[in-house]
Formats: sequence, C-alpha cells, structure tokens
Amino acid sequence: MPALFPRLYQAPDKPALRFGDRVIDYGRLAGAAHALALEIADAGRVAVWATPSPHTCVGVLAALLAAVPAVPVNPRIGEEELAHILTDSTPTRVLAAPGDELPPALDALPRTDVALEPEAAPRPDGTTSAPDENGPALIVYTSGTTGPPKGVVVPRRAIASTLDDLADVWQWTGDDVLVHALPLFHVHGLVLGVLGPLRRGGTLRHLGRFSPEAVAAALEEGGTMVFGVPTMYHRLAEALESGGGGEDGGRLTAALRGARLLVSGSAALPLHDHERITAATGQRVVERYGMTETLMITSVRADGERRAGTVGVPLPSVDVRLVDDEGRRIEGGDGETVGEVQVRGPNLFTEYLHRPDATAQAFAGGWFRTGDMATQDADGFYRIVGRRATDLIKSGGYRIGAGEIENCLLGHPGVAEAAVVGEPDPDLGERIVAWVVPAGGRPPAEQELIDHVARRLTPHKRPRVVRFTDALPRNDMGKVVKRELGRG
Ligand code: MCA
Ligand code: AMP
Repeated sequence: MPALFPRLYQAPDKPALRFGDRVIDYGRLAGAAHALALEIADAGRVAVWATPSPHTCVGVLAALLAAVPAVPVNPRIGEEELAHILTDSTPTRVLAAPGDELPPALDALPRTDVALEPEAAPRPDGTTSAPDENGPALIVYTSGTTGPPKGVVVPRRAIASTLDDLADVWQWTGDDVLVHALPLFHVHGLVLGVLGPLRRGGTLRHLGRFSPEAVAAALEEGGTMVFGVPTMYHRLAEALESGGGGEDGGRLTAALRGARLLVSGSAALPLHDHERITAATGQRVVERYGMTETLMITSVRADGERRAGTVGVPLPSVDVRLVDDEGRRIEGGDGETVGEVQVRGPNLFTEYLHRPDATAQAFAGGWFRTGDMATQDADGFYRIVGRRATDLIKSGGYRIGAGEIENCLLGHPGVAEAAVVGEPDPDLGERIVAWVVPAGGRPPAEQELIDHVARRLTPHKRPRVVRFTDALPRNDMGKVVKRELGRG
C-alpha cells in the first residue's frame, strides 16, 4: 500500500478530482496512475507539463507511486527558464496530456501521454518494496535573490508530514471538498491543493481559472474549503463589496458564509481584506505560512482563535525559532522583538539540486534559515513583518528574484543598466517595477521590455511598470541603492 496515499483504493466510486464537468473517481484515478507508474518506472526523473488539468494530477501521482521524482513545469514558461530547468534537472521523459503542444526543448524528450481511461490496471499486490521515505518526490523550481531558480528537492516524508499536520490543525478529512484555482507547478496548488485531498481520501474541485463567480458556484455545489493566495482573497473582498446586496454579491456572500474553512497563504493577507471578508460573510480567513523549502511552518488553527494578521502557531511536527542578527535565539515572545524565522523538522527539503553551496548556506546548525522576519507574541502566535532580502519579491503569491529579472533585462540590446524592485500593490501585494537606463539612442518601448521578460522567463515575472532613468543611484562601492529609487 503506498504510504503517501493510503486511501487511494478505499472508495472507488468516490469523486477524487473535478475539473469543469470532468469528474474522475478514485477507482479511475488509481487505475490510471498505477498503469502510468508501471510505464515510467525506469525513468530517472520525469518532467510534468503542469497545466491545470486532471492529467497533471495523474502524472504526478503516477510518479509518486513509481518513486520517480517529478519536476512540475509551468506551462507558460519562457524559453530561457525552461532551458535552465531542463539542463539542471535532466528529466528523461515528459508527461503531458494527449494533444498538448510542448515547447521545442521539452518536445525533444521522450513523451508519455497521460491517459485518464487506461486499460484495467492491476492493483499493486504489495510485494514491491516500499520507497525510501527520505527519497526525492518532487523537484520544485523557485527563485533566489540572484541567478536562475534553484531546484528544491522535496522528499516524500515532508509531503506526508505537512499534510498530516494540516489535517490536524484544519480538521481536514476525507469529507472535505477542496475548491481552488491555484497553479499546479508550485507547492501551494500541487502539494496542498492536489496531494492534500488525495492523502485524505477527499475531493479536489479545481476551477481552472480563478474568479469569484466560479468560487461561489463550486461552494454552492458542495465545496467545503477554499485555498487561495491573498490576491484571490482581495478579489473576493472586492467582489463582495461591489456586489453589495445585489444578486451576484448576495450569492457570493452566502456561498462564502457556508464554507467550512477559507485558507490563505503564500504571502501576507492584508488586514483590510481580512476585515472586509469577515464583515460581509462572518467568515474569518485562516492564514498559514510556508515555503517551498519547508512546506508548511505555522498556521492559525481552525478550532482555535482566528487572529487576523498573524500566521498562527507552529505545526505539530515543526520546530520554529526566532533568531537575532548575532544568531542568538529570541526567547519570551514579547510580540515586538523581530528575528529571523528558522525551522527544523520532517517537513524540510533535502537540498537545492546541484547546489551544495547554497544548501549549506541556507542552514544554521541544522536549522533552515527562511529569510523571513517575524515576531512572536505571548500566546505563541507568529506575525511575519518582512523579509531579510529586499531582492525577493512576492507578486500574486509568486516568489520572484529581482536578480533574474535584471539579468534578463540586461540581455535586451536597448538596456544598459537595470534595477528591479517590488512596490506595494493592493491586488498583487507587490508589483514588479523595473528601473532601466537605456543603452543610448531611443529607449525601447516599455511593452517590448515587458514582453522580453514574459517570453524568456515567464509571464508572472514580467515587470508591470518600466521606468526609464539616466542613472541608477549607487553607493561608494558602486552598488545600486534600491531604496533610493523613486525618490527623485
Ligand atoms: C500577460 N500575459 C502575458 C503577458 N502579459 N503573456 C505573455 N506575455 C505577456 N507580456 C498573460 C498571462 O499569462 C495570463 O494568461 C494573463 O495574461 C493574465 O496574467 P496576469 O496578469 O499575470 O494574471 P494575474 O491576474 O496577475 O494573476 C493573479 C493570480 C496569479 C491569478 C492571483 O498571480 C496566481 O495564480 N497566483 C498564484 C501563485 C501561487 O500559487 N503561488 C504559490 C507559490 P491567462 O489569462 O491565459 O491566464 S508556493 C508558496 O508560496 C509557498 C509554499 C506557500 O506558502 O504557499
Ligand atoms: P515560495 O518559495 O514561493 O514558497 O514562498 C515562500 C515565501 O512566501 C515565504 O518565505 C514568505 O516570505 C512568504 N509567505 C508564505 N506564506 C505567507 C504568509 N501567510 N504571510 C506572509 N508571507 C508568507
């Protein structure tokens, strides 16, 4: 019996996945994933073309059943970022839905189409050896402050541990129907949003694309929980307000009021949006805090005080400490002293792929250094107040390194110098702003630079604003002083 999915064979007729009108029950899911697992058993690593579709779920599940590490790939990925991920992770096969068109670099790999209706697949007889729970399950690419994204190696035990901790703090069971519209190539949408329901024996209802209307409809039809990034809750708050007492606003209000649990994560949910949702629906959104490298770290408990503006308390299996600039543990929980969040536990990643230097730097005596700055109050609640590095931007819940965008912009012939910063944005949390010194002559058009980044990296990394300047502010060492940008 696969340890990660003990409920896979328990209730064959129960819906496991729903995308639009397409419902896949557990019997079909287990059959499809098991048949695919047998097909890919000899692969070294597999890339999964991670569209928001049941094929992505079956592909990743099959890889986990076969104990073959899966590399989820953003289907909007640009050519440079894709080339980097493929060179770094060297998948030997790509899994994609039949008919999906792949970019040339992926098309060059042997391909297996993910079938949702396979020939009857034999149920595993339990004689195959159990996979190493410390072995790699997923390799998830995520940005650092400089350079191209790093491959975070997530072991099987981290997935099991984080999902069981969340089941405890959210009373998450097989009766839950989870509703979300998150992308399936990051931890939030894939680990929590797909593997979560499958480990519990519950149901995922994926919306394909986020809209308040789609959330309302899915909740009306039996959804019990919603997962989203703050941008999505901001848009729900806006819709609740603009709908007023009207038919659609009333529908969304009633649907959200009826949900068992609304969960926000991946970035800070502004207090104002918390309050607007509570005022309209009576619901208090539960916030949790995590990272690709650590999976989930803290959460507000569903059965505890739903304190807005905090990310709650450490999950049962996770050790959390705050550390000052000298590396000393901050004791006491006075709610004021700010320190770096450091984490220890079974939820941690094992390494950055091919980056022993970066892996070593990320740890201090066995504790993972998150780079997030927080306070802890007397009741143990953590509050995230910022990040150590200003060069990591969170936009729409995506983590984006300023350095990779600057490097990409410098590859454009019209750009002599570039500095990228995150500016506060009511919808995205932070919006990417690029300051550019043109390379003489006429400056390139703003849209041309935006498209340059979108095409090479990925659309969510594109600057939302480009500002041209004659010179970047620099200190005596010649380093750009980003906090002086925009001050005239
Ligand atoms: C726009 N588009 C373009 C361009 N401009 N395409 C090519 N070139 C361009 N120049 C396309 C986009 O691809 C997209 O296509 C559409 O236009 C709109 O894009 P965009 O404006 O970026 O969308 P948005 O409205 O800003 O999206 C908001 C969002 C999104 C839906 C909230 O940011 C999102 O899904 N965020 C989730 C991030 C997430 O899951 N993070 C978790 C990381 P089309 O319209 O066809 O779609 S894991 C994590 O953080 C940890 C573990 C944790 O704690 O969870
Ligand atoms: P990622 O690597 O995309 O997994 O992003 C992880 C980062 O997202 C963390 O280091 C935090 O900075 C941020 N983050 C995640 N959840 C929250 C939250 N609830 N509040 C504030 N920041 C968060």
